[in-house]
Amino acid sequence: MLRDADVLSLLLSRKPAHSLAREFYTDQGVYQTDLERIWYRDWLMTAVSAELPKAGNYVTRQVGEYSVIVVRGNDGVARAFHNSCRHRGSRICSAAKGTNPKLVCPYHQWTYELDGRLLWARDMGPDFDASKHGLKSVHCEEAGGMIMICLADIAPDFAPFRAQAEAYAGPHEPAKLKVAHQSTIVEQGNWKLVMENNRECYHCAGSHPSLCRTFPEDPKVFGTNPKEQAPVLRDHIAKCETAGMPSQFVAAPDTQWRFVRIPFLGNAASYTMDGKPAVSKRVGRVPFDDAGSCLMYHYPSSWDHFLSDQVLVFRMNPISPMQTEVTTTWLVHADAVEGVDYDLQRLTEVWIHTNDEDRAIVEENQRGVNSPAYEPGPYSAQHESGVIQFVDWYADTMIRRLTGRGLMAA
Ligand code: 3BY
Ligand code: FE
Repeated sequence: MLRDADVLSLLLSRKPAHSLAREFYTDQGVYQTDLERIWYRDWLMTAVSAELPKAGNYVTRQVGEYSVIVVRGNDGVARAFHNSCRHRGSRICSAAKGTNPKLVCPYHQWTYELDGRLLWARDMGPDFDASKHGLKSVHCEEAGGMIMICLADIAPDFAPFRAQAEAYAGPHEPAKLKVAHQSTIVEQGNWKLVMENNRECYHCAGSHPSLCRTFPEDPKVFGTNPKEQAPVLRDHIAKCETAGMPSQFVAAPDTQWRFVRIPFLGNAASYTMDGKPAVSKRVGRVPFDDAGSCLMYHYPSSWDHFLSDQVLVFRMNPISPMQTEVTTTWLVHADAVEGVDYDLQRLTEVWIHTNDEDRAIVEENQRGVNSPAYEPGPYSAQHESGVIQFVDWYADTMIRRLTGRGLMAA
């Protein structure tokens, strides 16, 4: 099991533009370092706003060793708390989701308001100060229909991401979306293999027959690099910007997140087998079907697609060094009626296939990397610049945090 110093030395000696050393995908020590330096420090996608439409709606999340409750308050604000009673530490919510007017610990019924204040604790004596025993809060922000949490004491500045999330998601009016479907799969692979796979389409032609009907496999078209954009991408961005939809490539200075609105192939409007919209009610203020997909990623936990007829949010959560949970949420207009405005199978089939194909790819990748014969191989500069960029972000972030350079939360 590697220690921080070993992880740092492997990162400092890595070959640029090559996949990482085997330990980064297999080792329990690297996994622990990933949790401590990335997953416990960065903003993480935790739910879509539409999962918590009303006061008292909550979801629970496990991030490494932390159990977290995310709950909508009576004032409409989404908040997150450590799911550990301030009495003797019991988990307060054990279900994955639910609705409660108050948060009540099942052990001794200590009762908390939805904003975390302790309201009631039986027979604790005259000296007991309830105000000192509120739930411990976790940073929580909501923007563009996404609820993000950060487990760090001091969270990185959320404002730059918020500004772009609100601008790019704005035309899709996230507040008027509902969850049409959600699927969770567990991939037997390290979380970085899952994200690496997502950041390229070099594998798409060989693996994704359904997705390839509509999604362009050329990185110059799906917007990996702002300096290398095919005319069809530039034209699409210009058309959508003229129609009032922010569409240009925009990314964080350290590339931790990015938005860009890309075209589909030909006349396709959605991720369907025939390319026609899956939902007859367009979302939000999107002015035409042919708006392509606004692609977002946010390391380490999410990638998303904002379309004219639906929004797809992918949330990733590491479970162990070689296990990663991937949850996909399909959102449609809140007034769209299943069976009338959309057919659920038609809406979901392309990404259910694609997710399963990606799961198989990631699992084979993991099995091959597990072999002592594995050695880091070169990424294709033409097709895998997105992977190079992700791995660079990962390595730079880890080096910065392992050497203590920069802000505590940086
Ligand atoms: O799901 C995505 O966003 C990525 C983009 C390239 C390959 N994959 C489909
Ligand atoms: Fe794929």
